[in-house]
Amino acid sequence: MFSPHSIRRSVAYAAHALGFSGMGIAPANADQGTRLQDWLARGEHADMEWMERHLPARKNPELVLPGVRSVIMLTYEYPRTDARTAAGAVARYAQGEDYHKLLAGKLADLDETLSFYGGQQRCFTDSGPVSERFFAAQAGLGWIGRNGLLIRKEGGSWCFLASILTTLELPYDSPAPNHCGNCHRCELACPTGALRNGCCDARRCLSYWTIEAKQEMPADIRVAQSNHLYGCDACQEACPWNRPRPGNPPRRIDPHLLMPATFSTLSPQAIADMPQAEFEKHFAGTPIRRIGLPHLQANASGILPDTSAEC
Ligand code: B12
Ligand code: SF4
Ligand code: SF4
Repeated sequence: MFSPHSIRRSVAYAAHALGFSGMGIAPANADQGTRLQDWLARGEHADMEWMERHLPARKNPELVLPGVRSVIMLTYEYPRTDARTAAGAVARYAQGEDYHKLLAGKLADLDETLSFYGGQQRCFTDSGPVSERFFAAQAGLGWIGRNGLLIRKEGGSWCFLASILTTLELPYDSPAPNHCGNCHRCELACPTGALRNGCCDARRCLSYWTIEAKQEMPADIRVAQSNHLYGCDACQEACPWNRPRPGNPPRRIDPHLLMPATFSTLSPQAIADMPQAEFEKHFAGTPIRRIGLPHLQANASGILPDTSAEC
């Protein structure tokens, strides 16, 4: 018979060996409040109707995994170096390989470890009806900042979150205190004013418009697009907790998450003229592949200098 503490130790050891930088555990029935419903009711999910569809499951993890007791939350670092390409800025998380695939294999290994101890699991990374930031904060990994992201005192927010729902009852962590204080830098830095009351209104967010949106970017957002080719990091760049700090543990960055040289030199014009076969050659297996060539070209056209006035 294994004690919950020894199971926890064994999973933490395995997670570290797989490259995860942090692990915390929260009770699956932690009270999520009404924030998500309020956000949906205000329409701030734009046309991400799946957020509405997933509401019951998000509020009740029992619908995702019957008998669930614990949510194991994990962090996985991505590069914090500026991901500017000749064609524009790419969100740092998206400059390398697709993290969904990269982390799926690692989560499957942890699933196996937990199964050995008699647990049943469901594992996700940005791929399921689980409020990952909420559970990460409950699991003591960090706090939810005014930019809406999970921030760690010793590592900031440049990390993916992954979640494992398990039927095992494991020792729980306590939520970490919030260290935003009187700072509002992220709200001031947001180019579109999308951040209010610690929530991001997707209808105004450049990350939404350059990645998720199915319709054309509205004119007022287009004006603010600046050099954002894919995603937006402005509210993270502004955050003081994302600066390197003496005493912070060194960050282990998976080389699969770094930008290939062939991508960094592509010009906006090269993207505008790109045939499908070349798009596949450059972006197969990356998060950028998921939005498709027409969307990437529409993003690039917002960055191309407007020469019409010169005619
Ligand atoms: C939908 C979504 C988006 C949408 C909508 C953003 C949004 N407003 O949530 C869009 C496409 C715009 C987006 C953008 C980005 N996203 Co996103 N996104 C998600 C997704 C799939 C769901 C988030 C969600 O539930 N939103 C709904 C709102 C209402 O949730 P919320 O503000 O977090 O509030 C919930 C809790 O946090 C909690 N809560 C918050 N505060 C408080 C306070 C109290 C007291 C209580 C009780 C509860 C509570 O209550 C809510 C309900 O549970 C998650 C993955 C996942 N499955 O969770 C990734 C995720 C949040 N995204 C992520 C990232 C990296 C980004 C971007 C940085 C990408 C980029 N560079 O372009 C931007 C950042 C934008 C921003 N400032 O939020 C990461 C965040 C990692 C981190 N360190 O926090 C996640 C976790 C994906 C992952 N697995 O790594 N995203
Ligand atoms: S990702 Fe960009 S547009 Fe979206 S909330 Fe953050 S700063 Fe604003
Ligand atoms: S910039 Fe300031 S307010 Fe925004 S998340 Fe970071 S510490 Fe919090």
